[in-house]
Amino acid sequence: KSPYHSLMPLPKAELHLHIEGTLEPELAFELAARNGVVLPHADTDALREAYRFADLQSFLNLYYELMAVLRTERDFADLADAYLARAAAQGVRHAEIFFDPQAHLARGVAMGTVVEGLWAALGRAEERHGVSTRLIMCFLRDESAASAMETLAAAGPYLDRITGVGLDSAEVGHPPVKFREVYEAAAALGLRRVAHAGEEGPPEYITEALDVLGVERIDHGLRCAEDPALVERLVRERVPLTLCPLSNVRLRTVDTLADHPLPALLDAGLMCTVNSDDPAYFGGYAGDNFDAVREALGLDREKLRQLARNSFLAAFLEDDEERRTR
Ligand code: ES4
Ligand code: ZN
Repeated sequence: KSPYHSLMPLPKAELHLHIEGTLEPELAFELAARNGVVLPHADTDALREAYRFADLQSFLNLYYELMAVLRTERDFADLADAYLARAAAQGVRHAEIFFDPQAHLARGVAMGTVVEGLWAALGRAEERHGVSTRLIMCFLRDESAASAMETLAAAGPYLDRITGVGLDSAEVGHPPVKFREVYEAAAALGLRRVAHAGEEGPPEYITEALDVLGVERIDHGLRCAEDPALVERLVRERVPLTLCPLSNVRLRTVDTLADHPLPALLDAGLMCTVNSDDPAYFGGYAGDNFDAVREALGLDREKLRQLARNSFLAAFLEDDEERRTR
């Protein structure tokens, strides 16, 4: 764990990050007090005790519960600003940030509150933290396609601030095809498309996300390793995977970090990236994930540099830059 080899200073882009998953226990209690929300946890230590997850669903239950403290524009701005400060300190120079509007709309928090609040922080991230940013609006796949379509409509007034759409939450039983029409509508609006696939769900969901939803990146994509023909296709088409190693360990998708398929996926020629997913819950931000895979998987300097390079190659940078400056 020599500090001389830490990858914190290595410039990197973060492409798989749920802003609601950056809510640290201290900020959760601060916002709870500010908003008069009572959390069913005694204090920050008790809350941290609850961060032992059996699977994706057990994590999602706590993730949605804690969102109760996010009520105002200022809350969302404070949340994003705290993330950006931590990310910058870990070498993140560009962040593509997921948010889950349906989880807020369901609690009576308006789309405008969420987007304006996040934007207040993102708008000053470049000068304050040296981080460029994008926003990606995710649909909850365990909600209906009609709800996703309504959410896309509700985002209409804010589309100049939203780069793309994603698909997250409980994967198994909610295949990508469920959201065909929503993604067609998003594409028609000029939005970039990504989707979580192959985290807990089967490799077929990865194929479906590519063929039916037209996604440009796969979030997680871990289970592609089970299908050699799919790996071959992903290599041939240079489809980026936004892997999240510490998330996979905490959600027990892999047994230990040493068992993570990242080295095999890199050796197969896949465009892999390393990301933090929900860093407040999974024990580390982007730099921590880089250091952890270096430590546990013994990736050499060249492979680690490749991962950082991939993160910028897979980012939604150039055409958005053009769109914004027009
Ligand atoms: C998530 Cl790790 C993960 N998987 C699916 N959906 C999510 N939302 C927040 N974190
Ligand atoms: Zn995720």
